[in-house]
Amino acid sequence: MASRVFPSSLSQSKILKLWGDSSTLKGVFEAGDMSAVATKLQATLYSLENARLDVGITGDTGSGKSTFVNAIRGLGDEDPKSAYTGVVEMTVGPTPYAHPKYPNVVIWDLPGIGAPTFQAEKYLQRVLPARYDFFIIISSESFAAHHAQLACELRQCRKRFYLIRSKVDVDITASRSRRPSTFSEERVLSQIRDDCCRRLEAGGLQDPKVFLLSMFELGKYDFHLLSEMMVKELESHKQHAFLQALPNVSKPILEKKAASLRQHIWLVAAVASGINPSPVPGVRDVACDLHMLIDSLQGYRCSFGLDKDSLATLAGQTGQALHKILEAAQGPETQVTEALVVERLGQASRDASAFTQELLNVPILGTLANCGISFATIYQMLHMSLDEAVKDAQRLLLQAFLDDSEHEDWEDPGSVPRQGGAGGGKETQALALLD
Ligand SMILES: Nc1nc2c(ncn2[C@@H]2O[C@H](COP(=O)(O)OP(=O)(O)OP(=O)(O)O)[C@@H](O)[C@H]2O)c(=O)[nH]1
Ligand SMILES: [Mg+2]
Repeated sequence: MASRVFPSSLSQSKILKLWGDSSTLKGVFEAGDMSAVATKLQATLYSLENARLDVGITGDTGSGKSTFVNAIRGLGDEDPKSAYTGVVEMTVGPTPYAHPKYPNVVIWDLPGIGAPTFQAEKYLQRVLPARYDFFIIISSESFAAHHAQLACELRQCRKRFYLIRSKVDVDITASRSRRPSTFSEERVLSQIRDDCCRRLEAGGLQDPKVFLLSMFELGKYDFHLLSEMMVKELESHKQHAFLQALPNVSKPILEKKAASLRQHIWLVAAVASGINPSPVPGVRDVACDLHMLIDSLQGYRCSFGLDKDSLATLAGQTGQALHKILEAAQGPETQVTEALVVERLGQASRDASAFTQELLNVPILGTLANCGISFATIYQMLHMSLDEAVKDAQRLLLQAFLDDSEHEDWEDPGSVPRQGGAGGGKETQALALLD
């Protein structure tokens, strides 16, 4: 256990400034006793990571609902955990699909809408709207009166919903081949968007916002805007869990995940140094729960798709050799071992002494006095490990993008196609990923 004692005169406001504006933090510091504090923080951490979330995916028959249910969970259509997709009507009743890595995040594949006799009220009685945190309404053609009717009904029962126009890849390809001399992707997309909004307004829905997607290239078009909005509008205690479950298809998503994980590092460090600490062999003055730290580092890699299962899935989806994918993701370190964590704590302890001194100068951390050096070392180690995972994830995104030779026309640098090859091999665009 650390021996350094910190002055206890740090004001609450300074702590909050240092580690983010958190009312939980304020409460636990007021409580005083470190092990009690750590126990409270542990509960906070658990509820952040395991918040339950249910998303209902609805829309026209054949619009791509099941394909989206798979893609948003990072799966292709052939994975054993995938929803059935195809050209004949497949989805007949509400079916829950748990995220393969975050089972607390459940995506519901709902029955199709759109028969001429469609009645939104009856449909909602059948799928039970109270069950879902929000809905996604998909159409692969222009929106029509029944979409507007469903959206208005949801608005009336105060349920959030997002409107997706799918299969825009088909529109882009058709337009490019039919009118090559005047083709502009931006113009086609804006025409689709305007037309969808106009029809929804004509159906009685005020201020509609429509996101354009291709379920086959999820990172392209409006997916990051959609993700941003879905996360922003969620209740705050569910945001972290949902963000971590999002597929790693574009740089903005990687950045948002990293920011959320970074924001909670202090929590992990306080719990790992405050509950069941044992001395770390070879790292002076540092005691912690090593198992918890192994789980945290593994959690970082898992969230960024750097775990073995995700890498194998990505290799399958992009058609690349697994060894190339592993190389990009720092293969040997996909397994987080105790030895690796101890080694990193050793590295961090050198930087952490400077960090600790900085804290002392503030002055800081009266209530963390008993485990100050451990806390600072773990805090530092988690930052280093997270930064490394982010770099690996960016390299992986780049690798998936660069090696494709099938989609020469793929132009968006910010995404990885979901399956069947990864981008056009345009190096300058790919490098923009790492800007
Ligand atoms: N080109 C293209 N095809 C898509 C896209 N999304 C889905 N598809 C294809 O459209 C067909 C129908 O997709 P599904 O995901 O099964 O549609 P669904 O809405 O679940 O259909 P039901 O369950 O029958 O109501 C499949 O052949 C998909 O591969 C997309 O964004 N672009
Ligand atoms: Mg379906």
